[in-house]
Amino acid sequence: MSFELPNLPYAHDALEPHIDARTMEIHHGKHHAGYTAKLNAAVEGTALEGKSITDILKNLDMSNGALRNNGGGYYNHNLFWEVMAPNAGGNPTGELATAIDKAYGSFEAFKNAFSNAAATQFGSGWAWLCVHKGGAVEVCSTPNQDNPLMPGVSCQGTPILGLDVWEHAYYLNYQNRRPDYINAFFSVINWAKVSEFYAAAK
Ligand code: MN3
Repeated sequence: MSFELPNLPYAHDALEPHIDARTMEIHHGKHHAGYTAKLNAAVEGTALEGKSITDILKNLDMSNGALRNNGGGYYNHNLFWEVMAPNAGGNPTGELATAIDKAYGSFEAFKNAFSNAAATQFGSGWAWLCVHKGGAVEVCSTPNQDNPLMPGVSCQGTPILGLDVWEHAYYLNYQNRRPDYINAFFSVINWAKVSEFYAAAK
């Protein structure tokens, strides 16, 4: 059984004006589809065939570039589409809000930390909110398609919120203005879904 490109959980234009339809079409239909096809090619005929993507990433041989880049790209984008929604944004509630306040003092301080991680990730990469065993949350960033599930990556945990800061994620609409894209992301974060991921991961 091979990995499949998931359908977007909303229409391509659903996140406008924050993320434009053309960017979503190319990002999902070309970039994510490409990672999916190349992941399948990297896994086909190996002992990893039939394993889950999280199993593959947690036990990854980091010197396997094809698997690291395309497995990461497949997983990271699956999460990215899920943590966004139209008519979303606002603030988290419940035990996720409590964990964020415990780690950062306030939602505003968390937003600053996350935005800073996203803005200062040099070149291509991702900003994350991840969860440690026991429920503590941490903001970090990783280069390329790495993520906190992979062995030896600077922050270790289960990602529950990810922001793609590759230029392909924002350049059509925002050009070099990555900070504007980061700020817009906060208008489409689906905190109800992130809270579900938190509850499952903690
Ligand atoms: Mn991307």
